[in-house]
Formats: sequence, structure tokens, C-alpha cells
Amino acid sequence: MPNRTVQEERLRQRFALYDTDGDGRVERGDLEQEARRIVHAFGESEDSPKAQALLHAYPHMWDHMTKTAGVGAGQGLSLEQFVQIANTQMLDQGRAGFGHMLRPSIRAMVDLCDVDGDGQVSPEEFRKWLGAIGNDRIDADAAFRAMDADRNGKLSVEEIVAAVGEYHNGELDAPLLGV
Ligand SMILES: [Ca+2]
Ligand SMILES: [Ca+2]
Ligand SMILES: [Ca+2]
Repeated sequence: MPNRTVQEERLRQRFALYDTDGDGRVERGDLEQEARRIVHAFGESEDSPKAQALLHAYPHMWDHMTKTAGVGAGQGLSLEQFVQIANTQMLDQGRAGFGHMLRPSIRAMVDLCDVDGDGQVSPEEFRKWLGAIGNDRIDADAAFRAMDADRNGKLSVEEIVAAVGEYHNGELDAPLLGV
């Protein structure tokens, strides 16, 4: 049984993360800025292919969300609108719906922190990820274990997509991953 209170609290956290200029509304520009901040935190040049993937994926995810909700492209969302839209999309698309919307951003984040180039995230690379999104106070190893569904010591894109969906459904205690 999904816990609505936990779900809403987590959406609030996501909203606060996205609202980079802190004006109480999330706009496309907030997402562009957040993507740029992450790219810089990884020490990546903005014109590298990996950086470009994230710089495109973030606003694109926003466009998808607002388009699905029938909100005009230039409009920002209030917290209430954001929570309502996200809840509707999760209900309509099932538990993994939210995660799937985030897949291109998750893919781009995996590529940015993938130092050894195996397409997956090692515990070390995961710490780098958390550092880049400024969430380095949590127990990274415990979070990693919780997300590593097949327990092979690496996080695949699919495992991360599933974890984000479960997190927002209140089923998994993992950190907010910044995507
Ligand atoms: Ca804003
Ligand atoms: Ca890797
Ligand atoms: Ca795994």
C-alpha cells in the first residue's frame, strides 16, 4: 500500500532540488541550470558529448512532464501543481512510470560518473554521483546495496530507474539521486 505522505514529502524534496533559483516555481530554466551545475561538479566540459547528453535530458524531462500535464511550455509549476502532476503520472503509468520518464537523465548521469566505462555504476562511482549532486551526507554504501537488486556490486541503468520509481512510491529508502 503506497504511503501518500511519504510520496508527497519525496516529491516536495524533488521540487526543492529542481527549483534552483528558489523562487517557489520550477521552470525549464531551473532544470537547465541544475544540469549545468551537475556537469561542472563532475569536472566535465559543457561541450563534451556526456555533458551534452545531460544538458539535453534535464529540460527534455521537464518538457515531457509539462506536455503530459497539458501545461504550456513557457509556464512554471508551483509546488502544488508539481505534486499533482507527478502523482497523476505515477498513478497513470504505474510504479515505474516516474522512473521511466527520468530514464534519459539517469542514463546521462550514469555515463558522467562511469570512470571505468563499463556502462554501470560501481560503489566508488556512486559516491562521485552523490558528491556531484551535493548529497554526500548519506550512507552511500547502504544506499548502493539497497539499489543493487541483483547484488552484483554494480548499478545498471535499469536498477537505478527501478529504484527511483520505488523510492517515489515510498517502497525504497534510497537517497534522492538528483534526477
Ligand atoms: Ca524557480
Ligand atoms: Ca562503471
Ligand atoms: Ca546490479
